Amino acid sequence: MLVVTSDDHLAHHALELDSTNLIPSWETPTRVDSVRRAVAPDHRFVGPGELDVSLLHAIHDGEYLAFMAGVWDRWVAEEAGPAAMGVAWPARRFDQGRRPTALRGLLGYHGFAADCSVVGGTWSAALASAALAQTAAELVAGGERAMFALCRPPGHHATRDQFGGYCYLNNAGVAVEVFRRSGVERVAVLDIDYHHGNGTQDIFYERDDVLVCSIHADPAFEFPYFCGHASETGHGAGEGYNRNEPLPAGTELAEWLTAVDRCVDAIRDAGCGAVVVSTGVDTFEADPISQFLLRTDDYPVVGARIADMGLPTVFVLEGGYAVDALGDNVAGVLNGFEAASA
Ligand code: OKP
Ligand code: ZN
Repeated sequence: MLVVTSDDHLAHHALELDSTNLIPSWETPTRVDSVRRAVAPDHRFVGPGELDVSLLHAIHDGEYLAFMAGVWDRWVAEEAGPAAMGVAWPARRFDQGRRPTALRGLLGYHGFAADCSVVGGTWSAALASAALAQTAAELVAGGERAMFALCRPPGHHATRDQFGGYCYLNNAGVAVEVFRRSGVERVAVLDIDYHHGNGTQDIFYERDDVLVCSIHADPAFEFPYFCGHASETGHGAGEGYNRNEPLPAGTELAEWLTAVDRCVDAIRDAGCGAVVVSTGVDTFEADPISQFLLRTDDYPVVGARIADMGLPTVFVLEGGYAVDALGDNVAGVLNGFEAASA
């Protein structure tokens, strides 16, 4: 399959708050090298087209986009620390609606987690990552059976107006919008990353033209902690078009696949005409920040399950932090998909 990739992510190397220190983010530039190396033998690389900014405005808030475009320059002018992030967030009983004016206040308003910061290369990398997802979806809408967007930074935690969880722009959401504009009446998102895709859920929560399904670590014990419960099923017109499958620590392939199969059935029942797969492989047993137990040999199995849906498919990279194995695990999904499609 065609793999959309570029080097425009390289200047993005954020910091995150560990228990005591700001450390280099687990979400590193080397992740892209690992994936390229592993998929190179069986797949072909293509570059992105030009980003259509109207796609970003379809899924993100205009004030958020404007703030993020200028936040680093403002940070350098006012604070000049190594990475821009919030220190306070609008928690329970705080005013959710009013936007502060101070830079630190805005970083809290437009962010939700201290695992995620903005550095000099962040915004250009986020824009470039979104362009990869856009290009992949355009080519699939144009007739390719499937494409893989090698997105970095990832996107599924980015809400309509907040960054967090290493994510700034919702790449899967961009691919969804491309499909919708191409005439697909209902699009599915299948999020197989270890973490709940709270951003994708947020963006499409009140819509019935996008079915969002996420299989992930139970938020009772895992990031993002406050979102991702099975009881979150959509709102208004979107009621019934959001599905969460929270699973316990120590989950292995067999139990994980039963959750995937429930999502696949839901996607079939909803009559979706295309699927965007938020492809995180941080479900891997040796992932340094995760607690599921999938093995490298398991990933082709899920690729085959996805292929069996028979839908035009865009894979976008999300997480996966065991960098040495990341590429093999992603290649497993893609190769399992292709073997089952042939
Ligand atoms: C992004 B994606 C570990 C902090 C973890 C949250 C992880 C965000 C994952 N010390 N911070 O879903 O893979
Ligand atoms: Zn993840």
